[in-house]
Amino acid sequence: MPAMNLSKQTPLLLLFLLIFQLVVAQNKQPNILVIFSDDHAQQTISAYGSKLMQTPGIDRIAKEGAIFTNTFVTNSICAPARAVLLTGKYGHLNGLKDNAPGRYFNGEQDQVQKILQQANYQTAWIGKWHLQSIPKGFDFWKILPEQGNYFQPDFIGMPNDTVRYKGYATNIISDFSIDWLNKRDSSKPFFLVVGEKATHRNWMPDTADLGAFDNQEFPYPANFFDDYKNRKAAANQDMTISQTMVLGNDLKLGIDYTKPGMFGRMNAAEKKLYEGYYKKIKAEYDLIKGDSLAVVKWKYQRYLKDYLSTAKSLDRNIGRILDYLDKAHLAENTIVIYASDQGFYMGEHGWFDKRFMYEESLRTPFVMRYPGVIKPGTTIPNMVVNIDFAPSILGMAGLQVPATMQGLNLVPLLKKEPLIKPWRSSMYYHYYEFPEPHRVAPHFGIRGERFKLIRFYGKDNSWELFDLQNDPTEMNNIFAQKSSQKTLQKLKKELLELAKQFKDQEAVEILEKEFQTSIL
Ligand code: SGN
Ligand code: CA
Repeated sequence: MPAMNLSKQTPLLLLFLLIFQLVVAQNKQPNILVIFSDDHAQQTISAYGSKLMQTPGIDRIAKEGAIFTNTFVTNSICAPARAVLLTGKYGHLNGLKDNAPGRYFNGEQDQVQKILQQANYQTAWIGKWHLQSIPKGFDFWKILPEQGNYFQPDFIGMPNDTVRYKGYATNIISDFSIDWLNKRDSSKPFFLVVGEKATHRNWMPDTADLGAFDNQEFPYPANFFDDYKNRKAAANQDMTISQTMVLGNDLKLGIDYTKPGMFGRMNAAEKKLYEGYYKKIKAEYDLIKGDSLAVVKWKYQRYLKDYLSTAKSLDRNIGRILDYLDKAHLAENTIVIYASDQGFYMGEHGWFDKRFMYEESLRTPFVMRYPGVIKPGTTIPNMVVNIDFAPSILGMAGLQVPATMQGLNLVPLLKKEPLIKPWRSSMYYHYYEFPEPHRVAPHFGIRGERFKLIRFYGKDNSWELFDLQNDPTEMNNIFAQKSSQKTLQKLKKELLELAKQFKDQEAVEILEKEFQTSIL
């Protein structure tokens, strides 16, 4: 045998090693980081075209990855949306349909983090949790009790101790998240959920952001002065800026900072800054308080200023987490997802809060960066529903999706692969919580690409039909119009099919009972 020629073999060997390493790297399970905020409206995110403020942190994820322009939730409310994130199932199947006191999430059921944990992932949830029961399937958790506090928040840590921390919640949640990332077992991939408290009511900005929007006058949504004509449930709610939003806790006028509670938790320096700032605001209010039209407009302007200032810290902290991933050389192999638990009204229909199946709260922001898989600058217009989050996370980790999960795996959309069957063209919604705290009637419905059909039940028993193409602000209920009847029959049938497909027995019964007496 001829002697080996090492000088010739070495480059070949190196090439082989390089290819081998590349294959291994490509098959490496990706880290998955989910930043899940609270009540953050698409209307306030510049990646979604907002002119209200700039959100460079969120925009960066969209620019370096994908923006999903049609993402909807199954039930626009906090704890139920979190249960959907973990289970990939509707509330009637995962057991969490509302936020009512005494309600808690059954952690014994199958959840995305449990499956990831079995597949070698290190799992953690840090921040707002709101599911009442102790997290299961997380190697580490540190959570806010209930809604938590913006200043000097308490955190419940493992195994079950409550400790008060100094500082502002959004900053502390990032600190804890970065700290966990630093200390984790780096031989394993990670799944981390950063549960943000921002931008939940009562929108308390970090002191650094007080007054950040004082020079801005915000435009009023086209339907700010909604008369709720032909929409009984919309007329009967309790979530208007004019009536429900209060000058005290919400708009921070006349606060007694010596009393215990969310303002009393501030330290002396924070109190001084808040007191000084809102004293000036109170003086502004005193000048117009006799004029009811001026007051409602003023309340809207103040609501937006506080909300956007709170969002400013949220976005800055998202940027901080992205910078950390860069510095720690984790960005390449980490999928970053940003989403909110649901959308929010920023004055549309004269409201704040969420719950209704109208667009602003039905939609939720959703952007994702996935290096090597998603082409930077991608727009994904397909209809996504939050039941898709869990199956997609499993799909991205290369794991089997259990048949009991009700959502779709987004991986083919991310890879722009040809689809085996057409993507969904409608989604199903069901909201339950009534009457507290905002008197929104329970309802279920279907949102198609053009039309939306809603069935309110209980006290406000009624139907609503909207043509989103001709009436994007959902002001004109065309349910009773003769010209709508053909569309209506088709949608009613599809609604019943969806309720059956998603095993929503309660809705199926309401519909079947009614359809027995009317012709489909
Ligand atoms: C609190 C708020 C409500 C809000 C719910 C649910 N009132 O009760 O306005 O709808 O939380 O929000 S507050 O005066 O206490 O702030 S959710 O995001 O947790 O669903
Ligand atoms: Ca929420």
